[in-house]
Formats: sequence, structure tokens, C-alpha cells
Amino acid sequence: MNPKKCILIGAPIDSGKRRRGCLMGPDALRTAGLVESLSDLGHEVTDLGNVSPDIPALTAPDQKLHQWAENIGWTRALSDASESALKNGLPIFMGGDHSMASGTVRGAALHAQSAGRPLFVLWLDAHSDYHTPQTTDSGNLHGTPVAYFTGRDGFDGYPEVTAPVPQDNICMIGLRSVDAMEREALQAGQIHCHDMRQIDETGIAKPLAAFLDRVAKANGMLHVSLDVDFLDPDVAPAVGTTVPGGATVREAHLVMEMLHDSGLLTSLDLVELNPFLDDRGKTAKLLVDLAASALGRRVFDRPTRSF
Ligand code: 4U7
Ligand code: MN
Ligand code: MN
Ligand code: MN
Repeated sequence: MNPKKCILIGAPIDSGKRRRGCLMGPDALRTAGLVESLSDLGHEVTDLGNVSPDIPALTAPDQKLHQWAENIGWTRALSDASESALKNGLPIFMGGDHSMASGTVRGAALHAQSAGRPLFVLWLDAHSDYHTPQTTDSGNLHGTPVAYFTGRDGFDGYPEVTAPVPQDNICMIGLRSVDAMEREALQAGQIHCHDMRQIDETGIAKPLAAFLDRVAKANGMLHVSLDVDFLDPDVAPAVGTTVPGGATVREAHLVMEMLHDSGLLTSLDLVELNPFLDDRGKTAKLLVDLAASALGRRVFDRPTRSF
């Protein structure tokens, strides 16, 4: 075991969409035992408490955009928190809806840039979150973080993206709800997209192993953003945007176990948990177990002997 300094940061952001409840996510993850589960593995764990943003006095460029100023405030605050936590350890951001990744990834990219290393992003999600403020129909900004941190246009008023994540450094796994405008942009670009059909056909290990190989060869840093709706709603009901046909419990654990074995993980988001919709804490507990797998929980050391 290689003990890490895990830095837990609460991000009770609820402004990325209209349905409320993600603000309770950090406390649900605490209640489900995130600190204890990671300490039990031998890590040094610090909970820094919740970030609280300054909200600028700004109006949205378009009325459809929900809570534009709040999202900008959160992006700035979480970017700063991410950049500074990465100097001291492995930040784990407890969300909060997915608009928080605009901040966490921006900060990680700035840190990587000053460390002289490339940043890679693993996006585990039913959705690609690749809308710009112009292409979104819902106006919900939790559908836009990937467009923001790759440097797409339309985010005037947001902190400038001086270290955009190169599209080729991003791998999305779990996709099964991609809007027409997102698909068009993804198909014209370089982001590695693996939909659930491909996971059915090849298994989840294959595309992940190929991506991790690339991260290792580039001496990259690796930010992982885990959206609850990556998982099948039967096993993870506590999310507003359920899409049937998601990852199984074992597929998700295998991803986390492979991340641990790779030694490449440098920051992690746990996002979109809406405890208001949970079933006796089962989704919160699953997220805690997944984080534990990513930080080294295992049944046996591999390879196991044959019985
Ligand atoms: B999440 C959606 F239309 N694409 O833009 C949109 F399907 O962070 C969903 O992945 C976005 O949960 C989902 O509103 C954002 C919709
Ligand atoms: Mn998402
Ligand atoms: Mn999603
Ligand atoms: Mn690929």
C-alpha cells in the first residue's frame, strides 16, 4: 500500500440544474463514512469542509441559462481550491452537481501546467456534458463543463481558460444520452468516446486500459470525474438525470480498481449525488465504496493463486 494524503473538499453546488438536492451530497458522503473508509485503508485523510463561493453580480448572456452568476462564482472558488489542494495531496471533491467540474478541472489543469505535466481527464457519465451556453436547450450548466475546460467559446464572464485540456487527453466512458449538438461537436473532435454499446461489446477494461497506458506514457496527471448517472439507476437511484442501461456495480468497481493499480489518479470528483432521491443511503454508500476501491481496497492481492 502506498499511503496518500487524501484531501476531502465539499462542493455543495446546486446551481447547475433546476432540480434541487445536490447541495446535500457532501454531507451524505460524510454520513456514509467516506473519511473512515479511506483512513481504514491507511491513508491520511483531511476533510477541509465545504467551499463557499463569492457570487458575482452578473446577468446571463441568455435568459435560458439557469443561475449563470452562481455557476461562475463556484467555478472560480473550486478552481482555486483544486489548484491549491493538488500542491498538498490528492483532492476528492464531494459534490454537488457536475457544473463543479468546470472549477475542479480548471484548477487541476493549472496545477499540471505549473508542474510541467499534461492533464488527462476520465469522464464517467451517461452524458457527455459537452454543450456550450449557446447549444444547450435545457439551460442547465451541469451539461457544459467539458466544453468549458476544453476551451470552447461562449463562456464570457467565466474565469478564462488559460490551460485548456486537449481533447485527445479526455476519455468518456458510459455514454448513453448525447444530444444532437453535442454529438456533432464530438464527432468533429478528438475526445475518446466509449458508449454503453461499446462497453457491452468489449467489456469496460479494454478502453480503460488503453487510456491509462497513454496517461502513463505521457507522465500525465489524471483527474477522474464520476457522475452518479454513469451507474445504472437500479443500483444508484439518487440522481436527477437517470438513464437506464448504465454501468453495473462490478463494472464501476473494476474501473476504480484499475485506476488504483495504475497509480495514476491525482484528483477525483464524486458528483450529482442527490440524497433527496436516495433509497436509504444506498447510492451514497456505493459512491463511498467506489472511492475506497480507487484508493486501494481489494479482496486479494493479485495475481491470486489458483485453488
Ligand atoms: B450531467 C442534457 F438534455 N444533455 O443538457 C442537458 F439530456 O452532469 C443533460 O451529466 C445534461 O448529469 C446532464 O440538459 C448533465 C439533457
Ligand atoms: Mn455529468
Ligand atoms: Mn450525467
Ligand atoms: Mn479511446
